[in-house]
Amino acid sequence: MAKECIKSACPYCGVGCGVEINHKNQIVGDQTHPANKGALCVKGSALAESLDMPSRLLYPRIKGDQVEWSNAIENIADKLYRTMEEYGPQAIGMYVSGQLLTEDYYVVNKLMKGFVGTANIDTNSRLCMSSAVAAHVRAFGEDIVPVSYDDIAHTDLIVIVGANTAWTHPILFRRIQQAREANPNVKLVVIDPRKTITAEQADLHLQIDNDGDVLLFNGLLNYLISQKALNNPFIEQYVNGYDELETSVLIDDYSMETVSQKLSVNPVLLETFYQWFAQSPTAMTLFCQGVNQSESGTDKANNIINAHLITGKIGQSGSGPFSITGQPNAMGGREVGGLANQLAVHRGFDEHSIKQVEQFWQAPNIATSPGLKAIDLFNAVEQGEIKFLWIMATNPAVSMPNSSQVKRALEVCDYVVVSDITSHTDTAQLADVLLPASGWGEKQGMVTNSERCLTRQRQFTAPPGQAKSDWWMVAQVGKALCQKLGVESGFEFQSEADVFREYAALSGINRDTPLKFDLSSLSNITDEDYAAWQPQSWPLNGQPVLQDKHGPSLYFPTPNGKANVVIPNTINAYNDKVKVELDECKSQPKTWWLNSGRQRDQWHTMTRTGHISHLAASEVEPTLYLHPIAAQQAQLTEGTLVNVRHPNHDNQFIARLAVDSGLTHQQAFMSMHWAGKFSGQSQVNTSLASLADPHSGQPAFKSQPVIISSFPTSHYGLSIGVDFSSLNYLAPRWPYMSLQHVEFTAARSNALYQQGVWRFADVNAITKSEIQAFVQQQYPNSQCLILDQDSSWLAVILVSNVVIGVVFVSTQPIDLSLDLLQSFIREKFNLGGLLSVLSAKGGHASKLVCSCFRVTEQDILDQLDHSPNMGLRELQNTLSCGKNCGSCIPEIKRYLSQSIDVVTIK
Ligand SMILES: Nc1nc2c(c(=O)[nH]1)N[C@H]1C(S)=C(S)[C@@H](COP(=O)(O)OP(=O)(O)OC[C@H]3O[C@@H](n4cnc5c(=O)[nH]c(N)nc54)[C@H](O)[C@@H]3O)O[C@H]1N2
Ligand SMILES: Nc1nc2c(c(=O)[nH]1)N[C@H]1C(S)=C(S)[C@@H](COP(=O)(O)OP(=O)(O)OC[C@H]3O[C@@H](n4cnc5c(=O)[nH]c(N)nc54)[C@H](O)[C@@H]3O)O[C@H]1N2
Ligand code: SF4
Ligand SMILES: [Mo]
Repeated sequence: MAKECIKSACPYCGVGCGVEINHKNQIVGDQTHPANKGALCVKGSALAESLDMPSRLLYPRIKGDQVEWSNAIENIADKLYRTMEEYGPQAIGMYVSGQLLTEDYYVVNKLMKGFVGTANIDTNSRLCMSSAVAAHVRAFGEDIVPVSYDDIAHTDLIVIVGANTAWTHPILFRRIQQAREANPNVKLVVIDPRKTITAEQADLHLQIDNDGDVLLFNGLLNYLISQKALNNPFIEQYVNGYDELETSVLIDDYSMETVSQKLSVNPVLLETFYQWFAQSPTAMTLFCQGVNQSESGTDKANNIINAHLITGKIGQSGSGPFSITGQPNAMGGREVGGLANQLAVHRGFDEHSIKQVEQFWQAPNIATSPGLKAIDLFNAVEQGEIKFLWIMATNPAVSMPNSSQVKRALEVCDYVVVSDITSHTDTAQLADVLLPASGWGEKQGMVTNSERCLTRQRQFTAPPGQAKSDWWMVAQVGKALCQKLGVESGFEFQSEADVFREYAALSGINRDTPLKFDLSSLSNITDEDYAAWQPQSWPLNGQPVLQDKHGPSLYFPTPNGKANVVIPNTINAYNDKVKVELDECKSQPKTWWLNSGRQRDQWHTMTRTGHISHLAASEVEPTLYLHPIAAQQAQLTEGTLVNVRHPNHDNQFIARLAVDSGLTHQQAFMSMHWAGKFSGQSQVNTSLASLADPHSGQPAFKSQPVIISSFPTSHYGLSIGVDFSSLNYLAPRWPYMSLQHVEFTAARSNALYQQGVWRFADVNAITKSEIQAFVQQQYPNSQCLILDQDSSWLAVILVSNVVIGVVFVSTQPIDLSLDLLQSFIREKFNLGGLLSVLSAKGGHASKLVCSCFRVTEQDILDQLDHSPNMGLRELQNTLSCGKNCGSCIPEIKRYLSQSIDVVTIK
């Protein structure tokens, strides 16, 4: 690690916080970074632990065999060339990621679109941001985020639509809270079908039906127009298409009464929101996946933008629509042009752009039309149309909808290359060639966050084994391909700085156009200046992004310089469909809307956070949430296992049922994280169909119908200390298997241990003899004692009379305190103690509330039992909970008081 203080950027979410690797080799927040000013959330605070990752991929492998880099590069280039020759460039596909650095993205985009000759390169940003991108382009003529974080401190109203910001962009949410503390008149409205932790902290929560957003905003537009709450001079000067919008929304269907009734929202609360929006001098609307990941995602985003345009709440301090970016460099990827429907640097496939880019790259095979978007790309792979697929920094076998189909596609594809930091992903398992990538801290390059701020991630530690940067791998393959094609190499980059300079120079083709994105002033940045880069947002001239390059007024990069209001066209058809489906749901007790998203403490498919014990403790196994009363009515019992199935196909998964009264009655929620060895087959995307927004191609992950039924469990199992990995992967021994990493201190030696806790279940009996046989095989020198009791038994595995592991099996759902069970492990055999656990006197599992200080629900309840009148501050002073990142404070407040100060409407 570092000898001197090194500044970098957090590799998780799009807030893009600055971090510093300080003199003591600790990773802390960078006090000088404009995004976070030193603060870090729970994931950012656990970065040091994330580096300590087991099972890194260290060497290139072809069909499982370790090879030299030169062999791997030649193998890939050869296959690439032969596929191009035999089947043409359209038989090549790449699927990359918003977690790549800008330099990686640039090289891979250049290879595909300039040298292979296809735009079949898409990215997981398709699943994440593409509806927002499409909406920006439709409204502004370019993919522009027209606000910055500082606006939050100057606004009167913050509306959060379809985002659980308190958990997913915690440092941004902290800025929102600080703005509200500084000015108590600032209002917060949250629009989400779930009462999330974010919604609980709002002044107003509109718990609309899933996908009701377009209708909700049509109601707002109708209200604004009928109340004459418009900014007519602004419309006159800066807006195209207002008259058509007025005609389309000024109809009875969008009157407040109709909208409130259709969305099942209390009319008083609806009117409050409409009034606040109309009357607030400034307003910001933040939106994320509840908007983007929908069949009407682009229209939702445009309708939000419409409301800002007709009220002139855009282009002034404290106002504007704000698409929050998900991944750390999703924005950088958009700037490079790494999506299949972009060519490069905010340019599309018009003739002029194609010419300019072709010339700049000296491209022998420039792509001339858009390529396949993610869902179509994997369909083409499954159909055998794509014969060569390179996947980089993403795990589509888990994160794409209808993930079983994606797995099938990877199985049938001729040649799949995967670059990752680990081979333990569902996608890497299906690769022909595996390339070891250097991870965060081992590589360097630029990232752009939600507010267009470019920060450099810096290297502070050496990559393990033969891991290499992604841009390097691609450039090597590019060079080899150029040789085979007999063309001049376009990939002679010696460093990231070389790549960055070329990229910045390419963006100069925008200089004489209305487009705002232009980094060409950095085309000649020296190695030293690039290395010393300080965070800076574009436009690099420091002007507000919407300001005209040539004067003080606003300029939108459309043909006439005005922004477009866009009339949603998915609204009528879609809302009718939603309504019909929802009514069907309501009439069939076993059909539910499945909503999916994030947990506070995990990152995506868990490759980087699953092994961190305190992050794994807040949701310990694949869990499906239902409203408690709805669950009861459907005779589904908390703690048991349920089967979740798509109504029209057989794909299904199993999860543990938990209850959440923040859900509506027909809605289920599951996190997207469960994957790989942590979840076995229990992955939410198994049961989702590949539905997508017609404009953006972004999958609809947030509301699809599913059938939920009881999983007929015969036996449940829980094991600590026994390694079941060999039974789990790819073909799990039991239909339900999950893994939690825990860390504990053995009482006897005081040493810290990492170990796996396995939870499993079967429709058939789990027998003592099978566990004994497995233990015998796995630990030949051990002794396996069985302690039996009515409906449950405990296998104790001993080596020299010391307990190395226990396996508890029961016909009932298991709810035992891990802490208690762990206290027997690595200790001398204690029969009496174990028997008391067996007779369930041993205490129950308690939920982790504060991940930073590891404070459980039980700790808080015990404390409040002892001193019932404690306030938040006293509780924090006693237990420390919520004293670091603060994201658990709303949960702690729930224990302090039953009555939560928020207006809700269902
Ligand atoms: N802890 C954590 N943070 C992350 C990530 C992570 O993996 N873990 N990932 C990052 C990434 S890549 C992304 S994209 C962001 C995502 O950040 P968010 O979008 O904030 O997170 P999600 O949980 O996916 O979904 C947000 C909310 O949309 C709501 N929703 C569902 N359907 C609808 C609807 O029809 N209308 C409305 N209005 N709301 C709806 C859901 O109930 C959910 O509360 O998070 C980033 N931050
Ligand atoms: N049901 C449902 N599904 C969803 C969503 C949802 O809300 N609901 N959200 C969607 C969204 S918004 C997103 S962004 C996606 C995220 O989904 P993915 O992108 O599939 O998830 P990650 O786990 O982040 O995958 C990143 C992979 O890159 C590897 N990696 C890490 N660092 C590096 C590196 O430096 N180089 C290389 N080559 N590899 C690296 C990691 O080990 C990991 O395997 O999921 C989408 N899927
Ligand atoms: S808010 Fe996002 S960028 Fe900031 S520390 Fe947390 S995960 Fe990292
Ligand atoms: Mo995302």
